[in-house]
Amino acid sequence: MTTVEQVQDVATAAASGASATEHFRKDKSPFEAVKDTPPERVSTLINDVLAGVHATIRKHKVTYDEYNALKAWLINVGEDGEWPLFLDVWVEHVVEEVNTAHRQGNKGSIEGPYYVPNAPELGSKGTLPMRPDEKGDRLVWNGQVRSIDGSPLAGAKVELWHADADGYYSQFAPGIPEWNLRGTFITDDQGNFEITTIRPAPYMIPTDGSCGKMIAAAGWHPWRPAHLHLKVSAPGHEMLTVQLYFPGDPHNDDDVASAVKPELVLDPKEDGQGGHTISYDFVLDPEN
Ligand code: MBD
Ligand code: FE
Repeated sequence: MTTVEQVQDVATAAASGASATEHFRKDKSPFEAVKDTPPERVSTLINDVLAGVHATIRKHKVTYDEYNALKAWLINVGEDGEWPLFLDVWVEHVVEEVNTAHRQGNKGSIEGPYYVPNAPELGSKGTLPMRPDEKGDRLVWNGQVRSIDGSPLAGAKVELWHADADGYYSQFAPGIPEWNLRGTFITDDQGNFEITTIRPAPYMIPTDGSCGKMIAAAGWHPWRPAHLHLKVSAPGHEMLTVQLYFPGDPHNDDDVASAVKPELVLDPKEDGQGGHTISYDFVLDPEN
């Protein structure tokens, strides 16, 4: 018989989905934030979504068998806890696009389902928490945070989180220390930071959950290119949520989450010891 401990040792879709759903509920107050939305807007949004669904059914003459399969699949997405994953992979990139189109500073990208606030503070220069035998090539990153007028932003917060060299995120896959590869840096009086970490692996959407089954049924691939996630913030400025990518990754051009932009691809230089150095700065837009 399989014990609970054995089950929790395996990185199943249901386990990481359940963690993502739990974190989302704990870290955000989604209904509070929209409590003043007028009914006219709610009605318009719902009607337009439904009109899109109705048009698809008419255009493709969707059958009752297909309709029932959809119902069963939607129920399963919730049971697997995969709504955060589904929405962040196939919908969030458009929300990000319309909400950051006005920016003059850095391009952003989607947050995804694996952010956790309040990661350990490491000053302006430090190494992300990692296991003594953490796999993966070393990365040393020097950067600066500036406002769009070029002035350095001292005391800016740079939150970084990323997958390990097997593609797993701490707090969403079993057996990884709580804050592994998650940290918060604060820029020095010149707006500079220096971060040491390891290069993450590409991320594969779990194949055993509802999202994975949809991908297989559609004949798609489940991959995101390797990436670093960041949230960069400073008083009086809009928070930048962004991801950075590595040149040459086979999935930079067909990210399942449609979140790669050319401005977000790094230019790593070999450090002569098997690792790489990177330099990448952030430019934040003032709040208006
Ligand atoms: C990820 O690591 C991610 O960044 C996104 C957006 C979706 C799924 C997994
Ligand atoms: Fe990610």
